[in-house]
Amino acid sequence: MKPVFKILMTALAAAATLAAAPAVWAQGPYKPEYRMSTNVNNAFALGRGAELWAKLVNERTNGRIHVKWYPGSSLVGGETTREFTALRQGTLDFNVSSVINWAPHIKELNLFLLPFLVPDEKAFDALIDGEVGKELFALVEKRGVVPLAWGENGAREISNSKREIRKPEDLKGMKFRTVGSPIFNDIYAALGANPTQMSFADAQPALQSGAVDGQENPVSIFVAAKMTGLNQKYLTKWNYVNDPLVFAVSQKAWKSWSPEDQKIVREAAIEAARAEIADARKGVTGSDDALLKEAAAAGAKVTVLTPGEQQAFARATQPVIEKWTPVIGADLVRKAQQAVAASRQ
Ligand code: EAX
Repeated sequence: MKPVFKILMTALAAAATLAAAPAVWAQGPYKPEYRMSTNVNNAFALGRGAELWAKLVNERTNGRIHVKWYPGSSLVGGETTREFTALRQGTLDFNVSSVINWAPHIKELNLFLLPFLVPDEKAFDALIDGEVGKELFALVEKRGVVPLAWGENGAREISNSKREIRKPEDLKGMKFRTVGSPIFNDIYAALGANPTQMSFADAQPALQSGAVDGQENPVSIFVAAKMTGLNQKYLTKWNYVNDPLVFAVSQKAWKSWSPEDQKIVREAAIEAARAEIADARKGVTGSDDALLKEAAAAGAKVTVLTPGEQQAFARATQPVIEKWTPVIGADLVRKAQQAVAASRQ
């Protein structure tokens, strides 16, 4: 065989071999360890969902993608609002976070934090499982991370050390720890309270010392964080906000994986998020009020607002919706309101 023909045949054979190789080499080398951040540990539904996701990925990729979980937002110095930026920069590989901590970076995610927009789980599911959820994931993708599944932190209830909360004026003058997005400052200011932004890690000593009078979190977190031991004597179920979780990975990690491993990571996220939502709703859904009973047994005076009492808070915080609708996008807010209304049928 003539030398030039031989060289051509060798080159063609090499090209054919490379083309048949799994896409992994085209994607880039795998890291020995992929780092996952959450702000809470497995005492909380969020942490258990993240732990399950990591377990499923490690098992199903036979360790090709080895996920190491770092709770307490320890990779970002405890500042949970820094997780999104670390994910976008690729210094963090996996994140399960409540949108309250992403909303400062992606203004459209404040949709879920519009007060009294989402009355119950049915409305919540209509948003995350419908067009609005898809549209928000597309926006998140454009901002440089790969969202894979929606989870649920839970309906956020309000607690404090001073008095029962039944009507808007009951918050007057009280100092409340707020979190992540500035929309919470507007909501508490509209109710005559003094909001103070701080991380979840800082909130617990601040409640203990009386530096702040109250906070707001799902009942599952109120109970798991033993908040009656943090002077939280009064707990009001007002369902003012239900913040979803996002199960996401960095684009840098995602692009380094083979299509087969990407599929494994995505499917594991969807499976773990589904289990996490069921976990987060235990004891606080419909007639199942076991968690409220647990909070009462721990010493909290539990108040459940009537629809009329809830309406008074919705009226008092209407100006916040008017201010934030153009920030979020009027079209997206309208779609969400229509999806919530349709979920009433
Ligand atoms: O993500 O910071 C908060 O209040 C969060 O709801 C809590 O850490 C779970």
